[in-house]
Amino acid sequence: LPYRLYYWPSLPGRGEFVRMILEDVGAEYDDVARREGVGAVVRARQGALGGVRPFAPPVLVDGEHVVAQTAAISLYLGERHGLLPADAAGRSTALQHLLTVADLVAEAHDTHHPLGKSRYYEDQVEAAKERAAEFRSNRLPVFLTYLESVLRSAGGAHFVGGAHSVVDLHVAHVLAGLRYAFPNTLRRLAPEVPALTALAERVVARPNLAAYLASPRRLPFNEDGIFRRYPELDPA
Ligand SMILES: N[C@@H](CCC(=O)N[C@@H](CS)C(=O)NCC(=O)O)C(=O)O
Repeated sequence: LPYRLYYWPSLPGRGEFVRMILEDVGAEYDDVARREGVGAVVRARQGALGGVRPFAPPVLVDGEHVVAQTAAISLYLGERHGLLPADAAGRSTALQHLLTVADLVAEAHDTHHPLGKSRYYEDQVEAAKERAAEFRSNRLPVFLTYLESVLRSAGGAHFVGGAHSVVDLHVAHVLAGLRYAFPNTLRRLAPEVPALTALAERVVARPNLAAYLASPRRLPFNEDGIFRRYPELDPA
């Protein structure tokens, strides 16, 4: 039985962290809303999938099991497909890193929606400029140099267990998103985070992922998602 993924069909968003795992392990999955439209996500949020009703997408369905929250989905898939350490300590460290990436994703999102998700970007541009300036000069370097330091402490090649894992996939994808949204800032920060940069390059060269990234299944980053390129939020 293939997995079913429910995520907003017109943006990569948090769904892409799940797709990266599914594609890397070569799992069969039905990206339901890409076929059926947003109604599938709306119905999933209303509880139509059974199981535990999800608060927000992405949602993964595996047979009877329905799981939401990007980190929880990633933990589930990582355990099933050998992309996590075998021991409890290693798995808790992996979850720690997944949740740090989730924090970074939320802060990246809030640069363009500092006053609230229910208002349009155009109605909060001035606040967004202030928030993005703070993100670029303070929060983003703090997150990236933190991730660089823990990667180096783990030996420099992988975040956990001395092997490729869902954490490496998450970090590679968040870097791709940040590079899309904040190209100038990322160019400036790159020399400070060489191990992260090299890890991201290795991840996208993995054969299944390289094929996926070149395929029509890969949705390009756009200005409806989490990582948006608004030049006023990343001045040269
Ligand atoms: N912490 C959750 C956040 C989920 C989330 O915010 N999903 C977004 C799309 S990326 C959404 O549609 N949220 C609707 C809402 O918060 O009401 C996760 O990591 O999965």
